[in-house]
Amino acid sequence: MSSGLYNTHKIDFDTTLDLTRLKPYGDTMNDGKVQTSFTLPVKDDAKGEEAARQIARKMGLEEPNVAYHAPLDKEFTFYVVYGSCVHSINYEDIHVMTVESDVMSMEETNDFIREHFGRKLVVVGASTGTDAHTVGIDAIMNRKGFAGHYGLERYEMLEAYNLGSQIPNEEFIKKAVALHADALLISQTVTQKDVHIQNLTELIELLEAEGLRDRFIVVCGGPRITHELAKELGYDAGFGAGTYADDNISFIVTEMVKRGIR
Ligand code: B12
Repeated sequence: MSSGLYNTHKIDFDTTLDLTRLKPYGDTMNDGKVQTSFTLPVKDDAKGEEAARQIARKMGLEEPNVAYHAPLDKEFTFYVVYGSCVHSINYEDIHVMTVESDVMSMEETNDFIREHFGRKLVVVGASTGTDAHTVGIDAIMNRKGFAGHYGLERYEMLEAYNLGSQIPNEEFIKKAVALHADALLISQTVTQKDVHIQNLTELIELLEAEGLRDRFIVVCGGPRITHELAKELGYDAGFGAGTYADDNISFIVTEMVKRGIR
């Protein structure tokens, strides 16, 4: 049978894969091949290229090859380096905390809200503190949505308020109370000097001080937010890069039902 060749290949493939010593895959199993790019504040010449190779070796890349280099300015050069990573990790030992709820479509969510609440739910979102980035919270809330996933403003059974960016935590809470919010959605993009940790912590502390923490489902999101971090900081869930309105709202509505909120 013609599948014989395929099966032999499959066996070779599987026996050389050791998940306790996982390495990047380039074109053969365990070759460790990776490509990385960086800029060095030096001239674009042979000495700069050697500097890039040496940096790559110190990063754990064997036989580094400078695949591309280009001057960004007289004293700055961009490098793309290809090499074999000497490190491996134990994949079997990895335990990740993730948001556990089935993701519903917009229509399913609207039906779910009708069935379990019989009223529109109110969600209030913002990029809080000093953070001026709006694209993340807009992706979740704007009617047109993001990457083919409609935003919360489009959901028939939601009243969605996007307060924009640089909203101080006190003001955010006041608006949420005035709007009778069911859920608060906080976006944080800037993480320099852990400003997101301070800001996210402050919001929870203010809610707790005012006896409001249990009144809302509180979730946060952003490119460097994980569910684990969010839980550590006292949030109900955290959503990172590549998450959409449907992931988020599915969690919120199922969590409200679990807690008996009507
Ligand atoms: C566009 C942009 C800007 C624009 C913002 C315009 C606007 N209206 O938002 C402008 C030019 C204003 C800007 C300014 C600054 N920026 Co800027 N910016 C970016 C850039 C290029 C893209 C960010 C973006 O829009 N991503 C697209 C969105 C859709 O992705 P996302 O935010 O990750 O959102 C998704 C998820 O994370 C999640 N999500 C996000 N929020 C939420 C919320 C909830 C509730 C949920 C459920 C999910 C969720 O869902 C989204 C969809 O999947 C990034 C670099 C990059 N390529 O990422 C830098 C970047 C974010 N900026 C950066 C910085 C440093 C700044 C400035 C501080 C620069 C300066 N020194 O002035 C200022 C901000 C000043 C301030 N006070 O905040 C850094 C942040 C570094 C860090 N780790 O802190 C980055 C990473 C650039 C860099 N490499 O240095 N920036």
